[in-house]
Amino acid sequence: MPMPSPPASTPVPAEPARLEDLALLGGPPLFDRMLYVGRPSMAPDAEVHARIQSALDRRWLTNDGPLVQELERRCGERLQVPHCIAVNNATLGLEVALRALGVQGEVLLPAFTFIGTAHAVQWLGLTPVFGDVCDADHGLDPAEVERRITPATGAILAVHLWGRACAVEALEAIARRHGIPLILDAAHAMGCGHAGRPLGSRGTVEVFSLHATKGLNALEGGLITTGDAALAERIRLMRNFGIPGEDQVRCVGTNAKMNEFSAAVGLANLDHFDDLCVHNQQLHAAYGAALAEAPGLRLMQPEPGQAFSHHYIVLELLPTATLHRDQLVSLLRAENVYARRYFRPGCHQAEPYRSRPGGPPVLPVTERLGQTLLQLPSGLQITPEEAHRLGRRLAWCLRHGDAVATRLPRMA
Ligand code: T4K
Repeated sequence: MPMPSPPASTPVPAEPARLEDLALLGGPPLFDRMLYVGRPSMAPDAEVHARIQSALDRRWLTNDGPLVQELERRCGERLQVPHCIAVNNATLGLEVALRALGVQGEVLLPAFTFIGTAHAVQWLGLTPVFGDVCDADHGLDPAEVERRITPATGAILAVHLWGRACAVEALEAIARRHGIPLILDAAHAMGCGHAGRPLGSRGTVEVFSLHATKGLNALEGGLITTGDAALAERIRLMRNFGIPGEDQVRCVGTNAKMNEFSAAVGLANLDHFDDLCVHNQQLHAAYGAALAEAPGLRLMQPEPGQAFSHHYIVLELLPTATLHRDQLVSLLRAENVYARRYFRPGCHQAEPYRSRPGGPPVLPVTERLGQTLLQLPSGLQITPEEAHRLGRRLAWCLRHGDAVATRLPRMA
């Protein structure tokens, strides 16, 4: 006789019957496993293994190997840019790009970004000068650039935060007028477009991250893209100690090479990247449907009509919200949802920048976003149905925020 199958466990209802059903107040968590922001989405193991095995078979493991070259070719085609150079991470990618451009003095950049953007500048002995960001796209505000630019400014370094294009046309115009390069930190921007084209060919040079937490991941990795052939040549040299070939050294360089295992993972994931973007779009739609009526909350939207990876699901708590962002994060962590608070503090408030003479500048948008944004899980770890349940629970918490807040520690 066949064994009776065990009863399927009933999922915890998205909308609690009473406050005590919230996991933070003693109820069962909404999910039986932890969901993360930045959980890697991977191609099937067999496909990853096969690519890695091919590198092992060749015994060609790094130094511009065939898998790195294939990744550069395929990503270059995808990004519609003539030169695409793989590096071992985006932070070194930014450093190599700044160095290959011969940037000196000050670099104007947004304070609202990952600290790695600022540290890349500082690491080279350049001076980061922080500006505020735009409310609409969270990218560097061109008006701030106009305000802070001086003869000492050697470059503008803007960020396509969450994959949404920053104000590229305005920033390109300012950079052109001042005769300085525009470097675009496109760490989040794989799969995202602007003005009908993929990001990757704007400004003087763009730098993507292929870190494990990114939409397209190569464990650790990055891509530098440019239309400038001479610059691409210098970047390739600097990526490899300034060595153009055997027994030659042409300039100072570093070791920013991507290895073959990273390229193997990147290529395997690239085969599935478009499907992943569709999945993330479905997650975004499911979150959006569940949160449509949530009071005091805005779900960040892509630029209308442009390609978007939906890798980052970004929520903004509005002044009318009944709960503080950090209260929501605590509630979610109890439900096994590891929501994140990227990026707090703003770079200007982090060391060593906050302790510079004169103190940090006042940057109201950066400071507000650092207090009000949170990011939710995306990728293959979560289904659209689960995203919808999570959105409904969040919406419920906000609808009952006054009552929930009385049971939580006070927030500033
Ligand atoms: N510019 C911008 C705008 C950036 O956002 C970044 C990187 C860069 C430049 C520099 O790019 P890279 O040099 O890294 O290529 C993470 C990433 O480490 C960092 O790459 C990323 N931005 C930043 C936004 O997020 P953390 O400190 O939040 O990482 P961590 O270790 O807390 O991981 C995040 C979550 O991901 C964890 O809660 C769990 C999950 N996770 C992570 C890893 C590494 C996994 O499930 N598995 C994993 O293997 O910085």
